Amino acid sequence: MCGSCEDAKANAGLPANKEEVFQQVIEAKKKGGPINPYGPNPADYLSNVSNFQLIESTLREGEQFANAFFTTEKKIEIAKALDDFGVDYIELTSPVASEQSRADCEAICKLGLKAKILTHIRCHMDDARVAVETGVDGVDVVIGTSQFLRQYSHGKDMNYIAKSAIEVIEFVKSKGIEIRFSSEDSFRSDIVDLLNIYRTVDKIGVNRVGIADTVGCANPRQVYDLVRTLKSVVHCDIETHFHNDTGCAIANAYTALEAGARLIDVSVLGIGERNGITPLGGLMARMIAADRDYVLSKYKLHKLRDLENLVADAVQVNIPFNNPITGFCAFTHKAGIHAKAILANPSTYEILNPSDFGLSRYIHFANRLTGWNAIKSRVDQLNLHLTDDQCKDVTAKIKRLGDVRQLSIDDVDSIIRDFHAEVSTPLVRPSEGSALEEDVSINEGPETKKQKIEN
Ligand code: HCA
Ligand code: CU
Repeated sequence: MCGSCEDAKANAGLPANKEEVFQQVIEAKKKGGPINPYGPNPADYLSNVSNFQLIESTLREGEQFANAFFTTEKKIEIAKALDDFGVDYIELTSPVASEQSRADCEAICKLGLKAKILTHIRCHMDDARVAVETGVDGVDVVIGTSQFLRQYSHGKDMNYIAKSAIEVIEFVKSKGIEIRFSSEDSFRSDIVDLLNIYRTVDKIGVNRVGIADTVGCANPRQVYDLVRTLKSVVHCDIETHFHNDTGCAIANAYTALEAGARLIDVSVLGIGERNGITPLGGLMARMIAADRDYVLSKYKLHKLRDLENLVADAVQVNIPFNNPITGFCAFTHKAGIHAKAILANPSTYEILNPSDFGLSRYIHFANRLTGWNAIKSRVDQLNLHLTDDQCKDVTAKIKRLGDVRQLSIDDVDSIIRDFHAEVSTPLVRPSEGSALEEDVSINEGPETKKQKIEN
């Protein structure tokens, strides 16, 4: 094996042979009690799934979202909320973007937050000189490396890029603050150009190099390959940034961690250019499924909903119905078969526990897909007493009406109460059947109130 291949192997921490990997798996199994099938594979010796950090970019990438306009007060409120949530870094818009951007950056640096504050600049000394005066803990530098951007954006070649990168990095380092170098549009850049520039900046001593899927074109397999290759070339940490144009932003982030990246750029609700980047909440959902202890030890997940509401209000969007964790039906179970199993053991149909996020699960029982177990549970909640057979009978009535029209909770409760009254005092209420169903009042839509099932 050539010397540089040996080096690359050592950098990547690759074990000498398969036997060693096998041994690692056995050791991991011995240590760990039950193995989480959704967790990191013990054979993924490069994986940072259990050791990742978040660079929160709502106040940089998120400011590039079409609807975003953050006042200074709103930025400060968001920065404090992000810090409270526990993000590792907060990335802010370049201080050269506008006078106010610079003033806001300085104001946030003075807040004394636990999170490190970064600003994001072009790879240019004019920007770097302003950035280091703002009080930030670090500077994220970026320059386009793909043919598209070299030709149509800044018009510079790789030699020029390397020269200005070295100048900016050495300058920022001389100020004693962190420096990250990133290539914009990494996945459409020439791999040899990329590895050369990363190797160069790594040698000068950057804290991190970044890979950016600027146009959201990458798939998880390509991400794995690029991160893994880069890992064998640099010693420093690898940060990754994924746009969501083709819906892969969360999966790509997870795969990047598996391949050995350490830091993921996120924004609240994923807001950013076009349809945005990896969303903080969605990534939390993915990561808690992989390593619950790590995620719970670092991040205040019960603050997620408020954080998302804060940002959603600020940029005037709704929380999407299918949002991981906070979508309105993320923990609502509907079909009778699901409801029965959930009532017996929530893990049957849930990979995430709503209580980890300060949320509750619901059984949506007011519909024709419902089952008698769900209805029985509602009967219990109403503090009524029916036998199992009676519950089955009343469920049949509910399903019959559910075949005719959409049901509300009040509909179902009325049917149950009337049925209960009938079976308790059959002689007092001779008129059975259809009259009962016609009597029900419709006060609310089916989604406005739901049966809450305690954890
Ligand atoms: C952009 C820049 C960027 C930078 C990412 C990074 C991108 O707005 O185009 O600094 O790693 O997506 O490439 O957000
Ligand atoms: Cu971006």
